[in-house]
Amino acid sequence: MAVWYDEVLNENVRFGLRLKETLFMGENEYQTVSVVDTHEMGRALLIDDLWMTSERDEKGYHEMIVHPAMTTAPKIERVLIIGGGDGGTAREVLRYPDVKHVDLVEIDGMVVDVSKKYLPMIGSAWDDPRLHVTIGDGIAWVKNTDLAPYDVILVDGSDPVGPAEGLFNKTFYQACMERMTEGGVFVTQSESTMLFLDTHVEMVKTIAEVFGSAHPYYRDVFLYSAGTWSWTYASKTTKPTAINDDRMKFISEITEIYNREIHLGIFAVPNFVRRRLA
Ligand code: SPD
Repeated sequence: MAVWYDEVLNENVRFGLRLKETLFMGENEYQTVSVVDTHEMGRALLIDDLWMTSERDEKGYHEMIVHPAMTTAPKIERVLIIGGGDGGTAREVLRYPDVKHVDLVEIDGMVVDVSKKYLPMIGSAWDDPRLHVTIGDGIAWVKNTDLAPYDVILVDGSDPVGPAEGLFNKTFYQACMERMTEGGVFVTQSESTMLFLDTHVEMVKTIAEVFGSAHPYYRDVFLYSAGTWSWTYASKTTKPTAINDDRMKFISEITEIYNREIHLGIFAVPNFVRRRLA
């Protein structure tokens, strides 16, 4: 008998994959964590029954959350990743030889343990000596750390329910900004424009209030089912057009998707979003 798992996106929409097997199911004080093997997308991680990442399309997400910031920030020596417990974002950051120190702060140790065990193809840089993993609250980290300032801060959280909720508000964005170098670049995943447009618009507007401007960008991520996914880029002084040619050339030779042309195209804002942001 075929076994499927459907993510329930709202009362009208589900996104399902046929499973080969369930590899792990666990629950802790924060959330439920599962890893499944699927016919179409390979192994995949779910948090609170929501698809987070899959072997087959993870690069479409991780390259996009990382490289627009890393090819434009004036310096990329010190990077902070909030969330990102599957290790995919850290892997992409650590491709750059200029990176000296990465703090990855993930609230749920189970996500890291399970990802190391079942998704080693995604988190393939756990042993890099530049990576420092802390299991703890990213919001408190940003407030209290004396390891700042960071050149790049990346927020790779799940959706705005459960422990990730606090990653979607002005106090958190403000604290991030205060922990960054002058030209530092902040990027957060910022949800779907089809199913969660209100959340997306609210995030972009709030980030713009804090940083002075915000640049949402868009690209498809198959696993997130609603078509286009979004991230939002912000900096006090750096613009997304400030491409460092050497870094762009270097990374474009090893990425699966990201390149200069994609970088230049993804910041185009669809009119229906533009009108809401106006
Ligand atoms: N709707 C899913 C949003 C998930 C964003 N983060 C995914 C984590 C991948 N590292």
